[in-house]
Amino acid sequence: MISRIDLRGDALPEGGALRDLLPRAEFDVEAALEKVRPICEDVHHRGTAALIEYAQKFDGVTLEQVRVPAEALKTALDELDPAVRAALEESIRRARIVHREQRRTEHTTQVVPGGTVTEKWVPVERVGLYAPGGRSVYPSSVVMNVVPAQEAGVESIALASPPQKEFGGLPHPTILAACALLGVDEVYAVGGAQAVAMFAYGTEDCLPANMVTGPGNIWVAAAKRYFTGRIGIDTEAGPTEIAVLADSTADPVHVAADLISQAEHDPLAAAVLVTDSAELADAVEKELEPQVAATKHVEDRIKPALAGKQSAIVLVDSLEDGLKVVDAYGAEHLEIQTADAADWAARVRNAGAIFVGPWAPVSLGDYCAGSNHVLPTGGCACHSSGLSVQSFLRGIHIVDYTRDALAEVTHHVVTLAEAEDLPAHGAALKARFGWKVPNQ
Ligand code: HSO
Ligand code: ZN
Repeated sequence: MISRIDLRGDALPEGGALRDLLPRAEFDVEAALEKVRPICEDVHHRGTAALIEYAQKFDGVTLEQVRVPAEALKTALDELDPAVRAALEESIRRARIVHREQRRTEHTTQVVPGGTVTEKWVPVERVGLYAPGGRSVYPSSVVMNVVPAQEAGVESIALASPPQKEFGGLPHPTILAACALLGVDEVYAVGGAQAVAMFAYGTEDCLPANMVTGPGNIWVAAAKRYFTGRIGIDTEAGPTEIAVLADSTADPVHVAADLISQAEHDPLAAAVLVTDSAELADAVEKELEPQVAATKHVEDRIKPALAGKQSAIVLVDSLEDGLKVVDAYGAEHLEIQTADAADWAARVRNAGAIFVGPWAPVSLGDYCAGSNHVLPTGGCACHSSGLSVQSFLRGIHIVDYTRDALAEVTHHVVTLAEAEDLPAHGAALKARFGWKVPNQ
């Protein structure tokens, strides 16, 4: 059901060579870009009319308008299962506790007497959030996108989610209910690349946004890539990943359950166990069989995910080597199921989020840890972080110098400007001092 990669015996290769030995899903965003480009340009030129046509073509629904009426949001919340409502409220409460602490405060540094640099933090003005439909209707992802944007102080938040045939062309009711719970009232029944284009260009119904965040399929990822530079994005979320670094003290029942939990998302999801214990590897493999058989999305997602080339059990000689492997892999989610788990976790460099010890499974983080579940995939954890308040803020430097403070440093500026063959840069300072360099 799951392949093995044996890295025992020889010394592990360094850096990129080690990364190449590790499994990863094929996620060809570049190829999807070709298909997405004409859709985005069509939305640019024809606005809502194009969105309505795509809803017919891709979602099989006839829409008269794409904006979801306020009553539909209210009805969705009224009809939400009370247990789901209570769980979402708890998820929101915990996420707020964590994200509120991420707020930044303005800070002024006195560089020299009379010369200061202040860094102020300004939220992005308008954000478009995407919530997938179809196989992945995740109200939890609405929470994980909206809460950091709100805590950052973003004033205008709009959400798009595909229209669903079975719900009369509205997005899924739990998505609408989550929006209502979070106080997001600008919602559009628009899916896929078209939704990103709607936010990037704006239409007659929807003002353009400065940033688009949220998970999605390959078309959404391709549209985000298409608009990079024009708008801000979070990451091009690829298929979800779990890596588990475990030793002989780990419970194979837990490890198997956690690997399956993320394989459940997608046939391209990755589940990777890295261990120095051949006994644990055997026990986990044995445990996978009955647990997979007993769960729901077996044939369409879990079996192909575990059997796919993106998943594996990786055997190493020691946890030190295991650490090198998980760092080279840079998993979206990394569990540490070892003795002294916190110590090993502290040494990890590359991961979207780290889950420490037996009582912090990834599923806790997906819903109710307070942490964010929008995390870098595909190895992007080596250079990027998950969604946070910071994602929606811009730090702006405010430079304030007195005449004396400028005079004191002018000769250095002039020297550097001339060294770069940019004398007009230096002249901008000399002009302020009778075309001379002061103090010379
Ligand atoms: N594990 C997914 C998020 C999710 N899980 C949503 C359940 N619902 C990617 O981090
Ligand atoms: Zn999940």
